[in-house]
Amino acid sequence: MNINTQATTPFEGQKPGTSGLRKKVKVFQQPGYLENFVQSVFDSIGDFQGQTLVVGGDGRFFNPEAIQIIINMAAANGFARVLVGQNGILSTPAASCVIRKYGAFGGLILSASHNPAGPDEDFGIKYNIANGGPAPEKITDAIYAKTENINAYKTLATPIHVDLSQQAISQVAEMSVEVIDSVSDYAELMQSLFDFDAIRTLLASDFRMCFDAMHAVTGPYAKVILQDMLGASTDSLINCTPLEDFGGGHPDPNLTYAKELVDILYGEHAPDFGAASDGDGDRNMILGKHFFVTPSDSLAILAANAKTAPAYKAGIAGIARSMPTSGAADRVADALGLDCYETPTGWKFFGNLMDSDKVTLCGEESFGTGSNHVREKDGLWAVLFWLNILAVRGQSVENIVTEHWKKFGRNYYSRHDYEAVPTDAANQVMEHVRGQFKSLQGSILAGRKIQTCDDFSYTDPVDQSVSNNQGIRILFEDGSRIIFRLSGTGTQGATIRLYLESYEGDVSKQGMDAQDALADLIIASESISKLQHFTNRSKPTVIT
Ligand code: VG1
Ligand code: CO
Repeated sequence: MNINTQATTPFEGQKPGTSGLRKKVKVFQQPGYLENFVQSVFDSIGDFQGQTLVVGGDGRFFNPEAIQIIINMAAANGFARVLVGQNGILSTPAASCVIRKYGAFGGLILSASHNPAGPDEDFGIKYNIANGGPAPEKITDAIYAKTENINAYKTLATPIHVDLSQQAISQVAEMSVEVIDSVSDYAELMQSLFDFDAIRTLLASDFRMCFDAMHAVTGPYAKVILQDMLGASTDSLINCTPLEDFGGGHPDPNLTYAKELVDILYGEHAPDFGAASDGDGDRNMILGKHFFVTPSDSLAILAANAKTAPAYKAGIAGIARSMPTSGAADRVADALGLDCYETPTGWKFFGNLMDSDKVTLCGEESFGTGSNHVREKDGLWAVLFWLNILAVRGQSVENIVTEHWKKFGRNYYSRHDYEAVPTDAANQVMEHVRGQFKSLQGSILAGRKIQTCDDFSYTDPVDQSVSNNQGIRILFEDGSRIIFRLSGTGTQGATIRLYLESYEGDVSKQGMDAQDALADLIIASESISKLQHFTNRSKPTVIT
């Protein structure tokens, strides 16, 4: 029944990046390409005979075909059971929830997150381990090594097609396939974390909200949770029908790509609260009336107000943030007497910290926040947490944020992305900055003294694994930072991310526009990197 098929295409795999492997759909459609990657995963994760695999994706183009291929390969490789979301749909946090709840061996999540979808756009795949989180580097490195010399994969001699449209159990060779409700396990988990009664009362008052699913995976989740369970009005949800090309959009919840929502929240009849999620449902953007909450501030504010939510009533164990994320959360941790961990970019680095109960809340500046309820960042979770806080505090989003700054100070923050630049130019920029580490040390830049510059390196406090070269840091004595980092999720050329931060404790100076407050650091960053010169760009592609 199981046959070894010659792997016809050399894999040509790039090392899986910050979150799995992302490539153009056309690349994934080459015969043997997806199969080679999946076999490399199966060959690298240990003994799963008789175990359960979770499979689901964000509904983008090629999702259904990929799932059929994976089911057939899982059967041929010896899994006993596959749990798959109805119509192949599982948001990334929902997949994490399902893996944990049913004690699965792991899961394959099909998504390229916010990258555009469609026949000429992107597809992606990542493997999550039994704790529900992204595979750690030890496993992704093993997968990568396998892809370099794979020459055969296992699948069924006669492919079996599973009907994914109905919740049912069927048999594929020796393996059973259960098509499960994509939403219910996740919705139940959310209900156990937050005060749904309080949120329901808030939504029944004159409080108005708008949630934008950006035609991606969170639509069905938002309908069940926000509308059916919490009573949000129909017109408070927009773009909630998932489309295989995301409606031609770029479902990245930030001020540039979530323009429709931003226009509503900055418009004349703006609602009190606005939120959006990304392609696979793990990111979130939070807006108030005419007000934007930076993701770094959001993490700090959730931490400072954690006790308003039933799940965190007894307090949190600690906080973790990725290195480029602002230090706002550190100040809250300090005030609460908690540990705060600084990790490399990518959610996989939070897994060990959560598994060992060192931290409860985690966040990244890239619109990702989450907690130990799953092992992925979680867009709707953040939206519900904010609603819970708003319901309990009865203040506007803006008031909550400005009060926070008053108490803890404001970390002005911005990220400038230069997308799809030639890889050579991107490397030149990084080398150019590295070349100046020595001369920068101790010198004055933008009116501030540089304390140190380095390539960020992280030693995991739980398993002692070391990750080097996780971004260049220019650290100033007054707490300001300039950081240069190359993206690990792009599919075209390279993307340079420039992260800027400065701290303002003086309340009278906390009301500035972030770009103005950071203007001297922005100029300084160009002078030390020659970024615009090397890339031949006059401005960033996206500013958040
Ligand atoms: C980006 C973000 C990072 C995030 C990653 C995955 O990575 O900066 O913080 O973890 O995307 O996000 P990079 O390497 O391009 O900077 V996602 O929503 O998969 O889902
Ligand atoms: Co995502």
